[in-house]
Amino acid sequence: MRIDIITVMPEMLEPFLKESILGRAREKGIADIYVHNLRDFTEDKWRRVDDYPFGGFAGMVLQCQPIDNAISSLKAERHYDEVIYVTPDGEQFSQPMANTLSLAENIIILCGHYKGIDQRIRDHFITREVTIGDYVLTGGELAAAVMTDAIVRLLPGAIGDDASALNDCFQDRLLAAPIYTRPAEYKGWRVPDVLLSGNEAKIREWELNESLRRTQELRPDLLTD
Ligand code: 6GU
Repeated sequence: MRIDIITVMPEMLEPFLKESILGRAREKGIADIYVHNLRDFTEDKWRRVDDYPFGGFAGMVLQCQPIDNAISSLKAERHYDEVIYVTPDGEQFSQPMANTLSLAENIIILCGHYKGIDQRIRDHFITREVTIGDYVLTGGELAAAVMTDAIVRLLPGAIGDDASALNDCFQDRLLAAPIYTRPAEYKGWRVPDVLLSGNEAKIREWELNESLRRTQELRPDLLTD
């Protein structure tokens, strides 16, 4: 899979994309992730990419021209399944959305900044608008990073144990059961006996019951929605 991220703050994303599972997925060729600096696409001699909004509103708006050039030059090279704009007024990002996007071949993620982007870009290029939650960030970069992480870790080979991505919290709309490692007793705090019993069926039953109990207690909305 290939992900192209367009941003005015590429230096904010690069370090994150080098680390851990994402870094390894890139090295292994499981995910090709490219970060593009929007300023490289401006035709303005001062390299400006924003301007004041019409109507006298406050703040600055990313202009059509650099975004058009950035998206058009990518689309000239290959087909994109989605051109996503990350914005606080988008559709809520979720595990099902990550699952769907992980099946795409190529996607573009456009990060907004300041007051946002010219509406005409949204009208003519954007296929999907996504937010990561009801709070305001200074730009879309963290949202793009969150989405990229959630998508890439689902790609086959990205995490050591393929089965574990399917057992995640939210994949079956249940929170995970508590988890323990050695020693079996620490400061008198004991691991539940069933986990030491070696009885696989009993352990699975315990795990499911704990998942249901924790979901009921912490996220009852997951059981009813
Ligand atoms: Cl996608 N962008 C910004 N600026 N803030 C956000 C967001 C996106 N998602 C939640 N807050």
